[in-house]
Amino acid sequence: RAIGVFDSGVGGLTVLKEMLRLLPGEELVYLGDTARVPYGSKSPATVLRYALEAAAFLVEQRVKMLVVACNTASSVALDELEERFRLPVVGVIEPGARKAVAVTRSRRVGVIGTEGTIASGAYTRAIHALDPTIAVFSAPCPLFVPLAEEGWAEHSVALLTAREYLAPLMAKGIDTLVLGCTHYPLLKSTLRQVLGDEVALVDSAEETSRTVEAMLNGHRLPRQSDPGGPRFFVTDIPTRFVRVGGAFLGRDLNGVTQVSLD
Ligand code: DGN
Repeated sequence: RAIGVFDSGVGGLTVLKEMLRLLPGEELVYLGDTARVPYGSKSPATVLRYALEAAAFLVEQRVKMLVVACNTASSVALDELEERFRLPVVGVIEPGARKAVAVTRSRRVGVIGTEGTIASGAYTRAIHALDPTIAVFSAPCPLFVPLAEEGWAEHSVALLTAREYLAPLMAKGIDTLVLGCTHYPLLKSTLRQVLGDEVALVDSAEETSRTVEAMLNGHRLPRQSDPGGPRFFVTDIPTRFVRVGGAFLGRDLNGVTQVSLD
């Protein structure tokens, strides 16, 4: 049986990329809800509805585990998904929070994400559940999403944007920054230029794939051998997903099928 991964669009491919690296034999099914992207600027009720529909589609594909690769969907829908579907569900928030708690020394952590993720307070709650003494400073950085999709992650526009967004967090003396959005790993070198070498970057995508591996072992779920590569489903025509997604995944996307969730 496959592991089902979903996101609002191409962003979750950064999570899929890490899963392919860490779990090369696993059969993976990816759903990008490209007809309804972005989730980041929508209300929690709408994102919850979309997430439940996306998850239901993957459950119909008979997956053994659900990975909510989207930070915005993880922020508002994880509890409901766990309640609704009888299978292990992994979100991206907890793994990133855990890593941030492990690496911070100054106990001052920054979190960046979409408007929805930051407004939900999900990262702050997850960090405080592990260590309530850590000060968490967060900032929405919505412009990073279109910059990454435009292929401008290392463009001077991205650098200027990053300076603007990160200045208030740096003024707080953070030593760790959580990349709380699927798209932000693409901006790592730009963020590094702004933050310098002293601030640790926590990549939620990397941490999530480690959690998935631990969960597979913990639940003793049968490991697969899948020479076929991941299967992709999208809710809009695949053209843009294939073009932009190739850059996110670092390889060509084949076998993309359009589906309807309603
Ligand atoms: N995938 C979304 C996230 O990680 O929050 C970003 C893209 C979006 O829906 N705006």
